[in-house]
Amino acid sequence: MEDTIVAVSTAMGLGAISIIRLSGPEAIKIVNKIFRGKDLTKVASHTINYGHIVDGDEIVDEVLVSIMLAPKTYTTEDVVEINTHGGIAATNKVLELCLINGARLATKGEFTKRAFLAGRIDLTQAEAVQDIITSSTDKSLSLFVNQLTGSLKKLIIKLRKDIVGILANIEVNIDYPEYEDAPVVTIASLKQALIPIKEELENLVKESKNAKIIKDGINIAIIGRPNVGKSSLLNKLLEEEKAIVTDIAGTTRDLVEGSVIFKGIKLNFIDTAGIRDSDDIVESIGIKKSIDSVDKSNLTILVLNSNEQLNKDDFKLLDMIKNKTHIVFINKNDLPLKINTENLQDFNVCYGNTISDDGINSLKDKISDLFALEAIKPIDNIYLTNSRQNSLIKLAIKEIDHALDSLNKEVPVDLVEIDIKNAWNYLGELIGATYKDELIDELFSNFCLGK
Ligand SMILES: Nc1nc2c(ncn2[C@@H]2O[C@H](COP(=O)(O)OP(=O)(O)OP(=O)(O)O)[C@@H](O)[C@H]2O)c(=O)[nH]1
Ligand SMILES: [Mg+2]
Repeated sequence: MEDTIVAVSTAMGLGAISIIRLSGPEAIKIVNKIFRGKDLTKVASHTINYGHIVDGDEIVDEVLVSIMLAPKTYTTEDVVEINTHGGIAATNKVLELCLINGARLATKGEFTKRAFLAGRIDLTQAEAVQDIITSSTDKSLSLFVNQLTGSLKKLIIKLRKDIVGILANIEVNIDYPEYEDAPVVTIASLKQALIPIKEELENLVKESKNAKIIKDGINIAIIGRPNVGKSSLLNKLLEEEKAIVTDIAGTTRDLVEGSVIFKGIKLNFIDTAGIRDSDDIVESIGIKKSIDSVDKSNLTILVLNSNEQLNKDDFKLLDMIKNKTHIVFINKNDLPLKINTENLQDFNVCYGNTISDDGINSLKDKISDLFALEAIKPIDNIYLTNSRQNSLIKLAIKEIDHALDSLNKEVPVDLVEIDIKNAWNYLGELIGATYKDELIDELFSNFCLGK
């Protein structure tokens, strides 16, 4: 049976909408795992379904998903197309999620090849399609490999060399027990060799997250019900009168954005319309945007009014942010304190007001702590630039984790070897290493076997 393949079928980086296409028996199941909306395994064929792509609890993008069941599809297999509109970052993330959940990146023209093999199109048609599209997968694939920065490539080559050294040792121990020069492989020695490799890979993943923060900054939504002082807070943080402030509830109708640099990192603040039940059409649209902005941000600041008891709107908002990265800013602490703080024990809270600037600096420090801004150093350019690289590194880490886990359970070393080999292969895929003779080379050069 064929496996399930995935590729971005629109040109990367062009246009607002990208299509990620999957084909194969698991296509629907894979997308269903990362889709929040209808159960895609139950929808009718040839339907378009609205929803969100999610990574755990985090929303990645608002999407339209087309479900096309075999056999009336381009490849004659089950085909799923995800229409994203969040730009390159979201497209990459969706692709990565498909890869992590079991799809394989399609090779050059593979969708067309499948269509051809299934008798769906003849060879001339296949060639024509090939010529016209000059497969974007193909392009992005070579682009991906070219995108590797020299330093990342060097690091991966080094880690692969370390791994191949481990593999060679294991092979010698198993296949040539009489060969006395080879160091004896023990559970402890294997663990000692694998852990630093895993740490370096994990570090790489972390750095690439930081790289994104360095490049794009942190998006911070300021939400709350009307009149609590969201716009006043935005103006304080930006140190300019960007948003209109009045004592009329419902002053802010649309998103107001502004950025500042803090500790070398761009903080992108988004002031939003006060959230409440409203019959006003314009206000309602603004409120929807406020709620959406929470999903699109890395951090949410919920503003509450310190001289009022929490009401049902506040509780709703607290519920909305409780599992997200958040700060609750209790504003207007220049007025008598009336808020019921006992309900805020599980939240990351900060007090202040926008009249005397009290609490504004501690709010900024809290943001800095949450994202460890002090530790982000833009010196290292070894980072993963795209989802393919990211997913391969994560897969390699998973294999090493599995190997370490097996070692802890004292599983025989030759079984652990399979995981280590897989990790090595994933890293090979990352740098486009094609030859499989490295292990043999290593065996001969290091141990002079067969001499
Ligand atoms: N006493 C006091 N008043 C404040 C403080 N911050 C804001 N205000 C006042 O509260 C009122 C509402 O402020 P805004 O900043 O417009 O509130 P908002 O949350 O943006 O309101 P909407 O846009 O309607 O959702 C204004 O009259 C502000 O002057 C504060 O820290 N202390
Ligand atoms: Mg406002």
